[in-house]
Amino acid sequence: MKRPTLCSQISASEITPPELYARRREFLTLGATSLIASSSLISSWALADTPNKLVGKSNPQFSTVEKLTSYQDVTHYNNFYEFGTDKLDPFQNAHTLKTEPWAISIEGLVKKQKTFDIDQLLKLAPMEERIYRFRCVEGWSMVIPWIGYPLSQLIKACDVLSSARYVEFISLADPTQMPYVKSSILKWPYTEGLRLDEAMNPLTLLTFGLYGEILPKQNGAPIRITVPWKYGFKSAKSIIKIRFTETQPTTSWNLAAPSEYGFYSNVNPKVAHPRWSQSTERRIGTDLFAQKIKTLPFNGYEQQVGHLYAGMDLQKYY
Ligand SMILES: Nc1nc2c(c(=O)[nH]1)N[C@H]1C(S)=C(S)[C@@H](COP(=O)(O)O)O[C@H]1N2
Ligand SMILES: [Mo]
Repeated sequence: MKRPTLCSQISASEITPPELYARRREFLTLGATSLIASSSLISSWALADTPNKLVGKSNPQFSTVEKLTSYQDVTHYNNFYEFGTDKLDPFQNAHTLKTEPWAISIEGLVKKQKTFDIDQLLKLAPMEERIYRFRCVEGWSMVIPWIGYPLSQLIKACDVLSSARYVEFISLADPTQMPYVKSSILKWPYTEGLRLDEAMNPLTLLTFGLYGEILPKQNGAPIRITVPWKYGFKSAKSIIKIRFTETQPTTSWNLAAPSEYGFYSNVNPKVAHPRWSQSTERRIGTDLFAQKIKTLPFNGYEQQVGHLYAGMDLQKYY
């Protein structure tokens, strides 16, 4: 598949590979109206005939030049346990997720509790395209062109109190839309967290889209977090709440298996998962016999984030 070029000057037909056009309708989530409403403010937004188009200005400083994982794999090989545990389940089941209306409520240690609806969030800062490596704790990885802006932009708009040290992300957990929320595979709602300085790091992306379009539902529509130096499960999908806390929040995976999934979960080839090594990874899209690639400390983002963990024993704080 030809990679869509994310450039606002060229026409939509050039941006979108033809085979994507047919699929657009399937992935239609945010209504055309909300996107068009934003387009007067952000010139690069949404054409009427391609309502799920989302453009971000390419940010080479924060992008890898590695070969992209195909759109097909990015959208058909997912972990989103609210919709099932097989890799194809989110693609098959997430159509029942209702992404409009949507809002994120800001709670905990803030001057005043408030809510940002999706239109306010879309307009809060300029959209960027960032090509990140993405490493799942299961031992596979992808290279994904995300669209969003630094989470720090939202945090700055939250009037966070000085006592706050952590941020908690809470996903939607509605059994009428998410069939597996009735099961006990995880404690719902899916909850994740970061230390405040990790959340403020410019790499942490509040994510609205990928591959030139709004997030497909199976990828966490309409809004998710992307933390590229940590294992994929830290990147919570379909979030509805952000809470600032003084103490380290509990997280769904840490509750499910504390010895396997720590709070930090920085990608670390030297710290094995209790049941498998983390020193190599399989890049999705290469065949099963292809040579595995070496996993890099902090997933290759050590220069940008290593300082956050100076002096910490990363065997202990896995
Ligand atoms: N709400 C929620 N967020 C989630 C998950 C989940 O099951 N539920 N799975 C996590 C895991 S394990 C991974 S690897 C990534 C997968 O993101 P992707 O499907 O967009 O590649 O989402 C993370 N965020
Ligand atoms: Mo994962």
